[in-house]
Amino acid sequence: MKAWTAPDVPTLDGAAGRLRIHDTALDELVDIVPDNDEARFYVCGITPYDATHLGHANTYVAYDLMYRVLLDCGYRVIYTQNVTDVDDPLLERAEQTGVAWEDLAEDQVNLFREDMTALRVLPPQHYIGAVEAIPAVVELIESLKLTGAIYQVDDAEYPDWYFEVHRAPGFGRLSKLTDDEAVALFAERGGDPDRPGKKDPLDCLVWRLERPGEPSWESRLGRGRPGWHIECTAIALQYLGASFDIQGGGSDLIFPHHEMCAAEGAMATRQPFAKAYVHSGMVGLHGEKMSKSRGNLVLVSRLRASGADPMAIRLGLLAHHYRTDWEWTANALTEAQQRLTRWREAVARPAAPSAEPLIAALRHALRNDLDSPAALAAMDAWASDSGDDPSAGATVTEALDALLGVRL
Ligand code: 5CA
Ligand code: ZN
Repeated sequence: MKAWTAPDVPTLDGAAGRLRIHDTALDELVDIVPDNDEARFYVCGITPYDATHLGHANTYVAYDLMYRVLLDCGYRVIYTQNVTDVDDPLLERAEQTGVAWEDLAEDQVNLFREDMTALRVLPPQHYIGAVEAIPAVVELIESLKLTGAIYQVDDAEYPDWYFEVHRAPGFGRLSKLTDDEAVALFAERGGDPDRPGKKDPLDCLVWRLERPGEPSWESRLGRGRPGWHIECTAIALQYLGASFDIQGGGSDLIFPHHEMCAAEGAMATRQPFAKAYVHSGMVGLHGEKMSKSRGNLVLVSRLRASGADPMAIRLGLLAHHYRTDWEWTANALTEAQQRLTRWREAVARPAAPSAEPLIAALRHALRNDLDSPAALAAMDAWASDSGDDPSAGATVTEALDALLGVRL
């Protein structure tokens, strides 16, 4: 799939260094040390049945910050993101609204591209839809079959294909849930623990055989369509290879999605799926997680249409540490707009404090688990200090663009 247009990223005078970031599996900060100075990461993309809301934007801006920090550390970066362009929620929404599922997906992916472009989010090099990944999915299921971890559910009508999760080395180390908690969350988040004929309630669907009225594709497994988790496992392995540096997404994906992907990946390659698992916090509205299914959404496109500066939206998101859960309020946008104005005035001064200590502070904050609130505070301090460097404003403008993705 086509991604979106990349914004320019100014290169700053180098300061080699490392990103330290929180790994969900170890529950501690880890150093990212890419092989051959090539950082490979995967971030789960949207299910395109409704437009980009601020929760999505928060997640993709968080990983954009990570991308920018990796670039600034001097690495080449390979970033892959999927689009879940065939799955139950998309098909259900299409059915309810009387729109063809392909058209719904295409329209929403287009809106997402526009929102990402406006927010100056760097596009992934590989932007891959589930539909276009079907050959890779089928191939992965075939290779998992050789390990004996794939079976057909005992169902005369629809003997769908499942993955035996407990066969995988390390299953459960990401989410660290008890069996009861895992089963409950699995049911809540698209799983089918109660389906008769499964070997274990947590086994996950990898290939769903054709049902009347549902889209399906010919394959050696029978006509059907991919399960959710195997889609990301197959795309990540195809475009990043085994044991890539970082798997990312919002914290609602830790279980079951990332646990299942990690299990499938580890089983197929006999290596860890990813070296680190990074999760961003949830953005809520009126006390609940913002979600398409709840309908309590603040859409990026609507904010933009009402005149909000995309850079203010971005600053409003960056004001929160990526791992915290927080609530969106209209006030957040007003404050971000005021900060943006202060910063724009500060870089336009004929003379300002020197840029180098600020750039060092920005780097220090961001390389330490993407501490954007500390980075914003450093810039606030620079903006309110006085100095006599006539070229600092221009240098700071470039640095904020490169590191924070905020173009003043
Ligand atoms: N297509 C799958 C991933 S393979 C999916 O979860 N799609 S999604 O459209 O539901 O979510 C896309 C991304 O936004 C995911 O990383 C998810 O964790 C994140 N996300 C969804 N809702 C929120 C929210 N309220 N706050 C923060 N991030 C969110
Ligand atoms: Zn995913």
